[in-house]
Amino acid sequence: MKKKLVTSALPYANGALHLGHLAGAYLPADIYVRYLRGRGRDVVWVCGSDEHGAAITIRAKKEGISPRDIIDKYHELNKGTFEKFGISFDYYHRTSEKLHHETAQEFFTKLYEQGDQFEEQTSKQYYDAEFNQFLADRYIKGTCPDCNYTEAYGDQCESCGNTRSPEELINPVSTLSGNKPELKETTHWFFKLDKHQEWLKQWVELGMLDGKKHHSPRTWKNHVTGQCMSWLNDELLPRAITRDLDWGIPVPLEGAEGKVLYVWFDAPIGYISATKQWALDNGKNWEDYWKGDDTELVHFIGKDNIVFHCIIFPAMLKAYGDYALPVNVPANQFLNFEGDKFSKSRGWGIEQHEYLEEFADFPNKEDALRYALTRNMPENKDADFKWDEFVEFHDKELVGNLGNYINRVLVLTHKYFEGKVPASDTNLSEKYAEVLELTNALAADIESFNFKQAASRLMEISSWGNTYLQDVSPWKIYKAEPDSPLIAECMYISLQVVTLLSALTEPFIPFTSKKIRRLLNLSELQNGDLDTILSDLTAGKALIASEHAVAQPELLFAQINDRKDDSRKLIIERQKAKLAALLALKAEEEAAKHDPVKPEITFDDFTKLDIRTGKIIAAEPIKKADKLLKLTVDLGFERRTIVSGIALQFKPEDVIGQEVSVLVNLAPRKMRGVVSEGMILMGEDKKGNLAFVGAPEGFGNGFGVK
Ligand code: B3M
Ligand code: ZN
Repeated sequence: MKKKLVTSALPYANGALHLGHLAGAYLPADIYVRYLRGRGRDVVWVCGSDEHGAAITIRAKKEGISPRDIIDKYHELNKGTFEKFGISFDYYHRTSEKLHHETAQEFFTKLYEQGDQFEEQTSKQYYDAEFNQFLADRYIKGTCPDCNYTEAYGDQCESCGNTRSPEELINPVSTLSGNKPELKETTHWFFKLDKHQEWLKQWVELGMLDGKKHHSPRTWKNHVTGQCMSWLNDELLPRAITRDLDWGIPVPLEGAEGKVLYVWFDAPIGYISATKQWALDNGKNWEDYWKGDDTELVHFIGKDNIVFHCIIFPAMLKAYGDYALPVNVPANQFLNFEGDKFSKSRGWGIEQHEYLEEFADFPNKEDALRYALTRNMPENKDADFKWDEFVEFHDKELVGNLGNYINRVLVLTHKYFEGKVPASDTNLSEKYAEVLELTNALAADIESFNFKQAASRLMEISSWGNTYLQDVSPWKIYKAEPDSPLIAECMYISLQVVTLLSALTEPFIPFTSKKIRRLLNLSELQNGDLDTILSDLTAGKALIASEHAVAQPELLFAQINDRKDDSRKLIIERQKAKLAALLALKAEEEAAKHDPVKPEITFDDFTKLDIRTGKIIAAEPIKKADKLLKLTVDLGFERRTIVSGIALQFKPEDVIGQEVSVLVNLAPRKMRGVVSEGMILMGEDKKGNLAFVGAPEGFGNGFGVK
């Protein structure tokens, strides 16, 4: 059996993680790894904090603290929160560790020394002299050349959505100092990704590597292969792998002072250094998991990281030589929250640690969330987390199906057999048939990264148990014939199914699995136990022996919609109320942007206004009136002179040819010595921005606007 090396994206240590992160790269990997351990596989799962990069450096500068303050805080928070949710990494490392710095520098040096992997490029980049800092695109703001929005970023304008580059911005300023940045020459090293294009394409598209079959491309998710191929069908370009920053891993070259490795160069190497540290602590050899044909690498990530894990990092590994490439990258899509994107600044969504605080008194809260996120995992398309669905998964499936089933079986075992597994000579192979089929399907689902479906299978097995119990109805038999062997047979089989569920639940809801084991009075599951249980199931053997005494039943989950106790419902209501308040605030802000509606008028009032289409054919400024323009408007049936207060926003030459609407029966008025014979209608927003309101070009002049 091959070894497995599993990785999950290293979260940046500059913020807390929300439920979308958990559902994206950590929960699915945890299910997968727990399952593999249960099957007795030699697996190691690494992750850790990504502690470099411009975002962390610049935030520290802005807040006047050190990057160290930020990363220490969030490393502890994220690591601790993962543990509380039962996310069972074998090692959670940090990219600020010495071992990682050395590993990344050695990696860089080895590629550098090959001579043909890197190239140097010199270019001009924006620099903030006051902060002594080259500016990443995101840290430059200015006016968008397309839409005139004044707060556009150097990488994107959030008003018109167009991608930008910093040089295009009008009046660029540094977001650090607020000063105008200067252009300064700098040299960087680029990884020649273009050199790797051909083999990468063969590898992603056909699963072929060095003329040999490496993996089956059909096992990769469509959206992953699709995204890769759209890159690979285009021309790959050299990518800069160094930056001018004072926080990060120094570039190990002479003359590279003040330069560090680009965060996306060092972060994936973090998987290697994490494995090294794990191996050191556990008396293993890290290379067994990274090199040779005897190991399989799987990366769990979100879809925004696909290109780094399927194209750039594999190219780095191959360039280095003798590293294994991933056999699969089961990236997830995004999870939204109640119909919108998670947004920290807007307060939309809930972070993992907040959930734990807010649900402090909610029984089995960790598994309740794990289960809801698994049942609605964004595996192949974006998904939406909704509190109503959380309640439904909890009450219908965890309480109504699984919890209820296990409770009934234990209660009846105590009632009829004094809490002992009864003896029965029933043919287990026959009775197991349907459960075995579902179990095999569940295992296949996990192995093919279909965790959402696997979780439904778990419920199908529990449903089978419920239906079987109901069909036999031992309580009815008991009334007529209390000693009937059918009662013993039914309870014997039911207890086998509950034992099976104690193991099958483990990857998904590990806290519950532990409790079921305790209720069954069985030892905690060890690595390989699931495998034994599955072989016994396949062979028609008992999973729990006759005469074994089980414990007193206890509830595994507590109903949210419970008529006698509304405490859990209130926790959910509080979450929904917070969202409703945010939406109400947003609606109020929207309303404040507009004037209230004026008092009602009659239709006759309206028809007194004579509004016509027209076109401005001449325009000139008016002396000593910097707000006014003197316009000549063609109305088809005549030309009129109109004075309009638009000069602060429109130059005369810009309005000639403009289609307009004109109120033509307004009494003439003299302004600055010019008689104005009507009024041009303008849209005006709260900030005083003006817009012409006219018919489309070519419509014609002098027609009524009604
Ligand atoms: N920290 C980016 C992210 O969280 C990054 C992942 C690194 S994985 C090597 O999206
Ligand atoms: Zn724009």
